[in-house]
Amino acid sequence: MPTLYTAAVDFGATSGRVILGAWFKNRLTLKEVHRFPNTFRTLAGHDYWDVGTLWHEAQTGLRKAVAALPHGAKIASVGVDVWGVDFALVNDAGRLVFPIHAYRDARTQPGLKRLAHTRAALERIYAATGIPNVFYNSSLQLEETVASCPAITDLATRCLFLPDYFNFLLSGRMENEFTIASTSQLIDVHSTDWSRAALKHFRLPPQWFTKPILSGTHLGPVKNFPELAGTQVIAVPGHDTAAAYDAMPANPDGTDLFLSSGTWSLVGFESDRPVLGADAHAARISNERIGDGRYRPLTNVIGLWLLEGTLKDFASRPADDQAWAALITAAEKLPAPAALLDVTDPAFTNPKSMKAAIDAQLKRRKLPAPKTLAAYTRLICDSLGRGHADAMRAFEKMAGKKFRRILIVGGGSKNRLLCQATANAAGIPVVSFALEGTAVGNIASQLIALRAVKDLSTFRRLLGATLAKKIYAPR
Ligand code: LFR
Repeated sequence: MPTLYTAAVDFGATSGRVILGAWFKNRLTLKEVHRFPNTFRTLAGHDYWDVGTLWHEAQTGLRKAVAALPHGAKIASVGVDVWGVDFALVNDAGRLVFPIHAYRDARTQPGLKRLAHTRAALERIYAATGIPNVFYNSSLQLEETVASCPAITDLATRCLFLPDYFNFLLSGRMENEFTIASTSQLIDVHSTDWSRAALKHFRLPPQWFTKPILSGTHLGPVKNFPELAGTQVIAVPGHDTAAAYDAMPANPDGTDLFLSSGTWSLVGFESDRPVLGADAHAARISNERIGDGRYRPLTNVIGLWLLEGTLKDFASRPADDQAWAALITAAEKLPAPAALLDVTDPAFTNPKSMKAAIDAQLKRRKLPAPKTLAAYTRLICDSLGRGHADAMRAFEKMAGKKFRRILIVGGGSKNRLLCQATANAAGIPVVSFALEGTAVGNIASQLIALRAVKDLSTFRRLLGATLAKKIYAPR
């Protein structure tokens, strides 16, 4: 079989990339053809994504992918994955009828508190959807949209989550893909369809949503993009975390804990059944879904957002890989901090200054603030490591299992300090893969849909055999 080329468009909340995948003789080679920064913008106190720029960057990247092909070769398919929960409200013609808000916008705070204070409703929603009450949930965002702009129920006819919206721009088809839908707090935890109870609770028009399609569905050829004539659009796991989990070359016996480490740290595992009940609810376990319908019980730890935010407050922040390595080395040489941050502090969600938010927590606890960027870096990585280990122990207790390794992919997998801190706190080895997890999971789904690979476990086995990895033993 000749080389099969596919393209992954992978949008993260702080950066995006387009990756060209070449599959030849059961081996995947990646070429990052385009990378771009992403940020939300604040207008009159609300936060919005610049979705026109994102689409422009995706098109630029896809053109670069075509230009990187050997002479005569074609891209068989393209897939898009995006961070969770955010959405576009469109009319039948696909026109945007409401601005696309960013999930860190504070507009959901009143709804978050209302639900938190109504115990019966809180428990009912968790039992129905398996998703805890978190400020970014699409449910709260949509509830606020309908309440603050009632005319929207006439103007909008469809709710497309961001990967669905980009799939629509590429293919002209409007569908709701299952993994991204499962981040909304609106999917029935016992089926693969919408939860009528949740839609009713948040007063959302059920006609905005159609029965979710499972990942791997062919959406048809790319439209209005001559360079990609003949390329298929495939609905991959639209949620970046679902894609990253798919890429993990996990042991099929279920003893690996997964950590997708980027702006957020997503700590979880794969399961045939959801983890529900009062303890799971108290531990804020989120039963997000795998592209084939199964479950990914996980906890969302604040992640490298803490470090990204803190860096903004330092003129001396690293500008290139070498400076990053120097910062990590300096942080490693420091003694372990006497006390760690409480990483669950809601003050870290979207502060004006992350450094000031960290200092304020330490002051409240009568602890000294770090003095240098290296000392903040050390404190943040060690605190995240403990956050990861706490999540692991909660899963072990609730799911009645013991994890033997933690597999880490994403930006944080390159951060030695974070990997070591996680291994130390968890007491088991951390295996770091040199792997763009989200893009690889995106491509895996395309290869399976194109019938070049039999299924996900086959893909993981083939991938695992070729991957470079680094093991951090606990100290
Ligand atoms: C990671 C991620 C998380 C989700 C958060 C908000 O990029 O998708 O899984 O909880 O972003 O959407």
